[in-house]
Amino acid sequence: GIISTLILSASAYSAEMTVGFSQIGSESGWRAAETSVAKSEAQKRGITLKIADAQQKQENQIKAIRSFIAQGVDAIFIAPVVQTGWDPVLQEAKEAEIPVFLLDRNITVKDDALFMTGVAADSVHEGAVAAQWLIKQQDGKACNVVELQGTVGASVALDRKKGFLDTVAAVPTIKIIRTQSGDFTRSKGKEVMESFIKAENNGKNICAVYAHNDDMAIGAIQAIKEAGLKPGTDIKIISIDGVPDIFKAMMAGEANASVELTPNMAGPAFDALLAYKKDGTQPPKLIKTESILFEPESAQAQLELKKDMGY
Ligand code: GYE
Repeated sequence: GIISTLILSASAYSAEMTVGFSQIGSESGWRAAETSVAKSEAQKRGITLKIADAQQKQENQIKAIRSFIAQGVDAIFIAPVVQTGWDPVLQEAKEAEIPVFLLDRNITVKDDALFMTGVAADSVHEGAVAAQWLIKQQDGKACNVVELQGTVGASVALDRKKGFLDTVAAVPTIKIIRTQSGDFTRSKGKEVMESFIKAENNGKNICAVYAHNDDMAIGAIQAIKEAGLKPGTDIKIISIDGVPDIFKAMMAGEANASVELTPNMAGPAFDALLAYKKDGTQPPKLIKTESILFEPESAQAQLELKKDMGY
């Protein structure tokens, strides 16, 4: 019937499509999950996905994008490591008439027509959700917060910082006493936390850690334990991503809350691409994913759910 014919032609069509994905690297558990979900979402739709790992460097991303243009791919997906510096290469993609989709981070370009859409969370909101949790927890009690920022110049680091800062600004008893980048990695998160602990009376001046991702929070938890303090109680831990290891830390009483981010950024981008190729449907400029805060009560259930998600 009509339906089976449609399905047949849709899959026959996507089977001919090739998408080049310029991925940042594998700095975090969330990032690795995003890559593996992208592969399975492509496979589900019969799309050929070529992934280039940029090892955290924008110059490598620009090279990969140029190579995808030269290969004549049908679309380019980019997880942009930093927010600025994309205009020239995106102009080249536009001239080659290859649509560009952004995954999980934003960019600032002179002309928004240089990309078709982006799939991402509202990162300012994520920071605000984390701050609201802490404000509620403290219930008027003073709190010195140390912040572990994401990669310098990344939209998600700038926005998660802004959302948190703007929200705690209304509560003078909550202060950010130290802030530094931990580059979204576990090892850097641990290293920076060690220096914070040393500088703040062996950690006794610190009430909470706000980490821009779970991996840095896990590094910080390690540093806190090595300093002889109890993460989760002596120092509260709030972060973003909702990776399995943070739920395990919650179950061990060592982490307090995480704002979840789906690793399935590619699925909605593939759907937008297929609709565009089929009949020219223009997607909205932002396809926004949800930001839900999880606490230890739901850690076990979340952990189970993640098992089916490519983690
Ligand atoms: O939160 C972090 C990762 O850009 C949303 O990058 C992404 C962030 C994610 O390395 O773990």
